[in-house]
Amino acid sequence: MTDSRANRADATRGVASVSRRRFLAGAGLTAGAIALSSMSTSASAAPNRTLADGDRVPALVIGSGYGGAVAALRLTQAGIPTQIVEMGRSWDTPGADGKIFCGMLNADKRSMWLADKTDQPVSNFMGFGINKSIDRYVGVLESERFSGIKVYQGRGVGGGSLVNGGMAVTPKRNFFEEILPSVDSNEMYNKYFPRANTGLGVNNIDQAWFESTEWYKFARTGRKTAQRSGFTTTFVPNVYDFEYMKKEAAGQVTKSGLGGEVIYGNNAGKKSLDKTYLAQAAATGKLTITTLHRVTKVAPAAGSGYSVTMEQINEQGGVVATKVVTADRVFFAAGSVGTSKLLVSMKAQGHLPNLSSQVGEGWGNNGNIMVGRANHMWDATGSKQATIPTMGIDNWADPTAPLFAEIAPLPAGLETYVSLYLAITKNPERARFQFNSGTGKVDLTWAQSQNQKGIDMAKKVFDKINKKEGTIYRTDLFGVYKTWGDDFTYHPLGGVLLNKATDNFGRLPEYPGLYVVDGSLVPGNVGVNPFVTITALAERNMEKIISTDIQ
Ligand code: FAE
Repeated sequence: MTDSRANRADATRGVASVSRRRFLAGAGLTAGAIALSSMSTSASAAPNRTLADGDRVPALVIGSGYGGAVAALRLTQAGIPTQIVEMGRSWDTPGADGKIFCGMLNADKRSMWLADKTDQPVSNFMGFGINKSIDRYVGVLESERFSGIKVYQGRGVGGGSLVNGGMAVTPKRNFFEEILPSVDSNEMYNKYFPRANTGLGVNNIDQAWFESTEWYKFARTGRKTAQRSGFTTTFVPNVYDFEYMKKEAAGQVTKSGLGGEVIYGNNAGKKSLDKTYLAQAAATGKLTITTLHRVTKVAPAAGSGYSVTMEQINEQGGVVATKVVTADRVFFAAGSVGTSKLLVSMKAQGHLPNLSSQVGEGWGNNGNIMVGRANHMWDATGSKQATIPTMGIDNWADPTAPLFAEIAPLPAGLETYVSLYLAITKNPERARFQFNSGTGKVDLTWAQSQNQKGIDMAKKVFDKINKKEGTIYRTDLFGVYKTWGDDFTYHPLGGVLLNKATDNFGRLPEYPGLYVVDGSLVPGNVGVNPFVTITALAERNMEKIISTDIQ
């Protein structure tokens, strides 16, 4: 194990250990009302107040996705009052239709973050665009556009866990060791990956049920055609409760995964973070979540700690107040894009000028490429499709076409004969975030052409299947005559790499008390769907930080 920045980290620990008393002393907060709503039952003892201008807090976490939820749980369990600041809303209040989230086939304003139109990756069908106009609202899914790629991200209490497919995959050990050589993989695979899987509530589909249910015909067809071409397939664990899904199929409970719900949220069945890590953190009575507040600036405070500036927004995105809070410690958990953008702009604007020059580097799209094949009519995929993927093609060991492809549903409510795949290819291309002084914004240098290597890998696999089956690609799903879904990613990773921009545990050593705990630590590609890795790394890093810096 190497730790190139160990010395600076030691300095951090020295400063940090002094401030345990201050940490706890800072717990006296001002009052205000807060919707910690998704956890209101379990959180009745929580300090129910939103952050007010001028507050001083011991620990502030920016963002409530995987990294933020782990940080919040472990901090609160260590007795530290913790404030999460989340730009999205708390998804706990039903709309006029009695549902919290809208479905994919009847999308409304709740679907997208401050957009006038929905923006699904599968944007077309048989010559027609399928996105629709919506009212601007703080919806649950953002497609954030950079010049060469759009990045999908969850918005709200629970971050990406609200919108994702729940695929909970532990990465291949040899690849994990390749991308994060400074991390003790024995510890990860014996302790932190199991801890993350337990904390997230990962479960497996009943294979007998999978083989018989009409809802997974699409996955069985995808498996059959892959296997006929000699590819290995594998079941994939998930955080969607498969026992609940069986009851959905039996008509005993309200349908969610079998009701066309996923990327705009699941009204039931999915163990998103508000039901796992965040609920547990709230149950300590020491967690407060301030929603609809977007952090815009972090800088050293006069005296000690950090000044955190945030904008309070309304449900149409308008800024209604600006607040400055002082925090003894700040945990960046705004996701790969959110954390990278914040830190890059803080460095460039001179608020955190001493940050490593590595900040902003090493971003990747996890090799994401989407593609659809047209099956023959005798290989139907089913008019009924679960939205939760549970089967993958594992070709990672093939050096000519290394990829792991989820056999994805296309729950259109009618037979489409389409096999859809989200491939995670071993695309080595990387990009950087850089501050644009002209616009005052942070750009991402990724060019769409950087996806060509991923396309080439995916093409080898799916060309082979098409050849064997005598089938063709669907060219109507990602535009008109467009085969590859190569303009977006679901899996942004990197930007503030572990042991490069931070020390080996996510500390920003130039600024004692600042930490990074989310997907920005992971170097661009992890070979599988990323949230188990993000969670396990956060578990590892928080354990170290709490034991050495805080207690
Ligand atoms: P994330 O979960 O994105 O959390 C960041 C949070 O910070 C969000 O709640 C933001 O609203 C908030 N935030 C950002 N900026 C600010 C700011 N300035 N101030 C306040 N709050 C802020 O980060 N992964 C899998 O492993 N399996 C899957 O099946 C899967 N499916 C996916 C499907 C979709 C449609 C999408 C979009 C993603 C999917 N992912 C999947 C990726 C996964 O959700 C993602 O890697 C994690 O959510 C990233 O976790 P982080 O903690 O890094």
